[in-house]
Amino acid sequence: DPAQHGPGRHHRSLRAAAVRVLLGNWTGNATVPSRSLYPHQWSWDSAFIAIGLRHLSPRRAQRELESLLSAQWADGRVPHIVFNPAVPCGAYFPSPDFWRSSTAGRPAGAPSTPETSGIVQPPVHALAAWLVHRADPAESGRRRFLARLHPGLDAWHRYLTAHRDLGGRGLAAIVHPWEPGLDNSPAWDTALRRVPPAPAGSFRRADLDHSAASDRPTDLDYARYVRLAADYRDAGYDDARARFAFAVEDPGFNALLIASEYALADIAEAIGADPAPARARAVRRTAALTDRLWDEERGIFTARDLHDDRLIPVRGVAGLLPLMVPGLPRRITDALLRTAAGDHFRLGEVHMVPSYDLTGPEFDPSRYWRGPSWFNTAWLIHRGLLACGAVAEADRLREGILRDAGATGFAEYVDPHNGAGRGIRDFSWTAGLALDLLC
Ligand code: 2M8
Repeated sequence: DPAQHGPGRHHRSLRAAAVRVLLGNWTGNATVPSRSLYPHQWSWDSAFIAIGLRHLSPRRAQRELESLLSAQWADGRVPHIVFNPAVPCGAYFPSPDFWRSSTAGRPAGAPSTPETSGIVQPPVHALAAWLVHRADPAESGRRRFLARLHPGLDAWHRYLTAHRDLGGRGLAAIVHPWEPGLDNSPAWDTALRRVPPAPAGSFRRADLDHSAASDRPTDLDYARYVRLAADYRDAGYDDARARFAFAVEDPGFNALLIASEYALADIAEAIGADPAPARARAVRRTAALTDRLWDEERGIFTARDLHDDRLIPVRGVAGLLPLMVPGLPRRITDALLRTAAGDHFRLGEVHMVPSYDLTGPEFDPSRYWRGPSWFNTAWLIHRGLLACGAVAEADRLREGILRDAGATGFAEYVDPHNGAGRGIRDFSWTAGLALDLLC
């Protein structure tokens, strides 16, 4: 009986396991990325989780995004962490007493409650909201989901456009390595060297209570992350006043903003608002992305360091994410497809898509964003491949994502060479995005 054996049965048990992870990590209002390592709500995690939850409960998927946006600041920024007051301070570092959003962030429009961080993460939320709506338009309509979310999403994109164009050329800059979500990518190494580390012993890492040190950023990385965040906080999280020691235009962050602008235009259209502003921003930013970040020689998008206005010669998975951007010249998408399949990423040969150049001097198959393959970037590239018409490659990647998710118990990331799970297990976006690909 084919229903008892083969891929059908395998997919059914994978689906049940993914649902168990998502239910287990639900806190009543939102989903934690992990009960142990990340016990609060994270911004882009919630977007990916909502994309999975929509197949389980569209209502819950809506709440995931609504709860995140309820912590939005008056200036439009969506904070990268929303803290759960019931979780003890020592459970995660940096905790609310470090960020002090409700006091230090007040002038920039931080809410008095809940406590949040003061930096941001990639703006995947409008895309997630649109996909959540599409999963059950009737339920979405009944709750006026899109109409309620639209002003916040629009303010979020406007914040990035008005306050974060630090280079003045139409792209959003990141001001902390936590902002692109690819924390310790080798792409940030040279820019970070200019940042004086916070004194050793001035903070305590909680992450090492839950994860192997060899899978995580180093102490020196953390000392610099702490310095950058403390400086931003001490400038009141005011983008006009802060003196950013680290400011970079990242292709992944901007590609996701473009994809989300198109989703925001779809949302506007669905609720009878004007889609033109979001669409115009998307078109302008796409031109800026190719002008500023296309690296012809390497055949990939690379990040630009605003300190010296030069491209950073590092091939990372973020440079492939523009595969998702509609309207790029075919010459560029063809080059991206060649780069993905070539020696640096070996799409179709290794497990999913490595976070960093397999041949690069800093490649490390275990250490976080310095080589391991991650499920969210693989899911985004899967979408990009489909958008470019690379259907066979997309199908193979989808199968790889599902296989790795199941074989590792929904690991946070995997070794690209042998698929061994790294980081923690029962990781929410791994489960959510696997569930999405199963449906
Ligand atoms: C990781 O980042 C956090 C800081 O934001 C950490 O290391 O503590 C990254 O993988 C990031 O992309 C992710 O959103 C977060 C929670 O899963 O963990």
